[in-house]
This record gives sequence, C-alpha cells and structure tokens, in this order.
Amino acid sequence: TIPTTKMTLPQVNSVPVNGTTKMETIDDMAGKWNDFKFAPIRESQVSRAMTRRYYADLDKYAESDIVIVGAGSCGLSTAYVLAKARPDLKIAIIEAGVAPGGGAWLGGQLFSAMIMRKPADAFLREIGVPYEEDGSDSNYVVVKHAALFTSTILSKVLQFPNVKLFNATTVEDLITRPDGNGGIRIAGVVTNWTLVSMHHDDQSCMDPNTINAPVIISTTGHDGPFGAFSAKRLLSMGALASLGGMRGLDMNLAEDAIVKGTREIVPGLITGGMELSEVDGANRMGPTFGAMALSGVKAAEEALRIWED
Ligand code: AHZ
Repeated sequence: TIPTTKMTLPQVNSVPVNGTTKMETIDDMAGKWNDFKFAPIRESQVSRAMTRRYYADLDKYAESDIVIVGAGSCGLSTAYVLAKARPDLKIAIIEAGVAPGGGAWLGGQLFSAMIMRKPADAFLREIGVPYEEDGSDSNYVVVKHAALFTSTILSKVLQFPNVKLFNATTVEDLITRPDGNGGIRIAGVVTNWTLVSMHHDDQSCMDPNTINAPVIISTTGHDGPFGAFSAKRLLSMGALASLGGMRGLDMNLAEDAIVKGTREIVPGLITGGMELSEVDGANRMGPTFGAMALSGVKAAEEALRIWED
C-alpha cells in the first residue's frame, strides 16, 4: 500500500548520526565546519521519498472536491479562502508553469510594488501581508514588493493539508457530462505535463490524464499563450455562444466588474480573475491586484454554494 501523505511540522534532527555532533539549531554549527557531515543517504531513498508522495497525491486527488485551474493571484486567493473554510474538502490546484504565482511576482512592468485598491486591504490583513497606506485620500494600499504578497499566500496555501498543487501541469481539456436539459455540466479536468502539452505536434502518442471533480474554478488569466483556457474551450465546444473579449484598460470599471462578475458560467465551472474579462468583455485594470484577491473570495463563496447544493 502507498503510505498516505500527512503534513508534519519541520522535525529537528536531534539524534547524532554516525558520530557527528548533535546539532539542533544552526547556532550549534558555528565554528564546527571541519567536522561537519550530513546524515548519510542512499540515492534511492530520495527517489522513493519524492515519487511515492507524488503518486499517492495523484491517487488521492484523482477524485477531488474542487479543482482550481491556474495558480495566479486569483487562483491562490480562491484556494486560501476555500481551504481555510473547508478543511474537509480536497482541493487540487493545477498550474501550467513550474513557478506558481502567474503575473503577481511584480507590480506593473518591472516595478516591484503591488497596489491594491480598498477594500482589498482586508485580504492583506487576512493573510498577514504588511502594507503602507498611500494616496491622497487613502484610497489604496501598497505592498512593498509583489513577491511578498505572492510568497506569503503561496506558503499559506501550500501549508493547508487539504491542498495539493500540481505545477508544471496543464489543463488541456475539460471533462463534460450531459446535464439532462440538452446542455452539459463540467465534471473534471484533463491534464498533462506542460512540456507534453507543448509538444503534441511532435509527440503525438502522449495521451493525457484526468481528475474528476464536481466543481472547477478556472482562473487562467486573460488570453495569451496559455491564458483564458476554459473560456476558449467552452466556446469551441459550443457551451458558450461567444466571448466578449477583454476590453481596454479602465481601472475603475475593470476591478468592480471582475469581482461582481465572478460566477458559475457553465454548470460546474466558475470563472474568476482576468479570464472573466474574456468571457464578459470586461476592461482590464493593469497593475492593481485587489480585484484578483476579492474575485478569489467570491469564487470560493460560489464554489461552496454549488458544493452545498
Ligand atoms: O500559468 C498560468 C498562470 O500562472 C496558469 N494557466 C493558464 N492556463 C492554464 C492551463 N492549465 C493550468 N490551461 C494554466 N494552468 O494560470 C495562471 C493565471 O495567472 P494570471 O496571473 O495570469 O491571472 P490572474 O487572473 O490570477 O491575475 C491577473 C493579473 C492581472 S492581468 C492585468 C492586466 O492585464 O491588465 N491586471 C492584473 C491585475
């Protein structure tokens, strides 16, 4: 049997190994580098430690309760709210990139600061990210580096025992079921290693894998090489009649529209974040991230409503 993965707090190796000096803290190491030695290991132990956990996770999350597609600022905010509210639900996050975080490692262009318009400061307080008040009438707050927001929310999300992030993995199709009224409902996602998804033209025999889930939340960003994935797929399968197409930049209109519009667009599939601009024809907001966090809060609320129905 495959051992189940269980989150544990970091363990202190207080046992001396092979005659090495007992070292419980990094302070114990000071000045003792000549005698320094790691605990011995066989390479296969490393392989097994990694792969058995990954395969146990693949097994466990093949039937998930909620799948979040895309680990940008909206997807991560959604995951945080859901995992905190419902520790009993299995939440899988599928991220095409090796590095989760999407566009939230910088503010705008190459500038570090991340701006959030109020009332999204409430989300920063929720996850414990420090910020400065700014603006003549204190209408927005500033996180000194976008990476502080992204690394904090990532570390919180990844510490929830009921969340598994599958990164370097692409959702390349949706699982559908007849809804009984002539339409469809979304019942899961079709996945593949991102490198395989990028090479279907020359590696045609590499079929995908699947995850079943009654609720999918798609937050794949606006159109681009990978973006707006579910919106475009729903259009090509006829589940959406048309896409509005993201409009030009208007911060005031865009942020309200994205948060308010976050919803189940096809039975079983909720769209949030900038992917929604492609569905609804909403404006883009450029480098203000409050709507991504609060769209995540609303997506989580919608998901729990569907789940509880
Ligand atoms: O890699 C993508 C990114 O991390 C991932 N993704 C896209 N397609 C995928 C697929 N399978 C798995 N088929 C996929 N993962 O989705 C993530 C989207 O993150 P993002 O930061 O692009 O989107 P967001 O909606 O969370 O945040 C948008 C941030 C923007 S864009 C913008 C503007 O252009 O004006 N303004 C803001 C604040």
